[in-house]
Amino acid sequence: MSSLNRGVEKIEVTLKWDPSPLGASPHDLDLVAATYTSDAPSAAPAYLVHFDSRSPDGTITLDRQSRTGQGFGSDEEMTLELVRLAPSYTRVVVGVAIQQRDGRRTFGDIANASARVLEGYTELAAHDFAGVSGSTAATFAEFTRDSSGAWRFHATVRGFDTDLQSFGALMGGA
Ligand SMILES: [Ca+2]
Repeated sequence: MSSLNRGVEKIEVTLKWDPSPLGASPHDLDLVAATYTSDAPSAAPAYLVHFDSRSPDGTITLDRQSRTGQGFGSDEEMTLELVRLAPSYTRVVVGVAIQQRDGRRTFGDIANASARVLEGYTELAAHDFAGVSGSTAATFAEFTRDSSGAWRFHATVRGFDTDLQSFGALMGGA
């Protein structure tokens, strides 16, 4: 079978942004993944993965996180081993939320925010969030299990006006 028919199996998501200007409060962005079961594919997530919440079975892991965007390379990295998810999971949505603890921050306030979705060395999608500059959070990758059991990737970007706490409940909405 071709790789297209096989579907996506193991995904890496990376996020980077520039630190806030000297003297300003830090800009803190958080990668978030939400999983959904076939019973409730767009309702409340079965579980969330972010800096303060882990996957119960270790199939989705946040491998790197940052509170400032300082340093070289990716600031946050997440690995999703989709083929290891139990069959009851049929949908995974990945997004990013900007911490709002020091006042409202949108993507327009964050310099050079960008996310990449990779399978091995293949880049499936890259986003700079320019289209959601007025939003405080956004989803940018979605994976759904098809009738053959293979995972399919969708690269739609959707902006939200919410914080991390509410984002988890909203990000799967149609
Ligand atoms: Ca963070």
